[in-house]
Amino acid sequence: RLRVLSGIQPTAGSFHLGNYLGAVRQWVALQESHDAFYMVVDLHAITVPQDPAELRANTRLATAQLLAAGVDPDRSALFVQSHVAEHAQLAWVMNCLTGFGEASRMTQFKDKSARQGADRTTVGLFTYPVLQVADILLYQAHQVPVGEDQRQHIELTRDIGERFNTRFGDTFTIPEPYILKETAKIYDLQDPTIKMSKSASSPKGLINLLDDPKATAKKVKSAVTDTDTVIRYDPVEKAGVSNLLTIMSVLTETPIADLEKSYEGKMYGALKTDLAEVMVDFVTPFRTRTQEYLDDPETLDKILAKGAEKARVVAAETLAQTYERIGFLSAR
Ligand code: AQP
Repeated sequence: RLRVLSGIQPTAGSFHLGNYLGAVRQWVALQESHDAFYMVVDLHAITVPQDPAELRANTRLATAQLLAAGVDPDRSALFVQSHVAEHAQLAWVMNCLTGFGEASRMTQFKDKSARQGADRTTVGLFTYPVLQVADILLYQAHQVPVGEDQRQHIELTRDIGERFNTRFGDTFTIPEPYILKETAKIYDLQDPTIKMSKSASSPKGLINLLDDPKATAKKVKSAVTDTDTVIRYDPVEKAGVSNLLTIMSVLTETPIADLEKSYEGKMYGALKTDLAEVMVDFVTPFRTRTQEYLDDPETLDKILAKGAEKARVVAAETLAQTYERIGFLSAR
């Protein structure tokens, strides 16, 4: 069986619709056919300041949301990144194989550090793509289900993995990004030229899955469209409408062409009203399930302990092999 790995940050509290449609939905689907490793990436979270109590609560909250979305801890290893020490250990090795210029070209870093200002940007934020390289290579993952914004980091992972293999002998599986075209990038509802994002979106442009469903419906109904009236998929000319069609299509599992047909002659309001209803039907049970998992932190922690145990077996083997290949003296 092929192996998949992915991670999500426990930073914002609620997952947003971009996280779910761009990544988590694929995690759930892939666990049917793949050996899956899914983690809450708390090491990545601390690249920007975090309140300790909030970070702890958000780590459980992220886990609860993954379970509510359908990640099955019996089939997938669901764990917290800091519970598997090998991530940080392999990251150091990968840092030593990454060029400074190479890391400086990562656009996510450039965007995030520009938003934070140079004074507040940490070295951790600079090297977080390299930690991601380690995250992926550690599990010998074949595929990495992520949104489009992560493509460059998967490219970096491939480059560094190949570099290591060339220099020290075949050690790492070289991964492929697993990015679905339709949901690669979900856009901000108020500015459909930018991706929906917890840090760049305005509150009205961002659909948090744990928002009050009424607020969600309101955001959908006030989504920015255009001055034309035709409901047609055209991401260049009609970015807002196309984004709504994408979301509708995925959540109702209806091809976009069928949606276009059924909305022929109808106004944007009709699409928005229907989508608002679909969204509410989706987020309402999601919220309930998340709360049920949160109400039982002991079970959550047990799930995470079991997940970390599964993950450690693979991680330890890869790290031991890596250390041996680069010439570290065996500790045993
Ligand atoms: N708008 C999006 N469309 C499709 N996929 C998306 N992802 C994020 N936004 C979109 C994917 O979600 C996964 C988890 O990403 P993350 O852990 O980086 O989550 P985040 O930091 O909360 O995502 P943001 O909102 O994008 O954060 P900022 O604003 O800090 O940059 C990834 O697979 C990602 O591709």
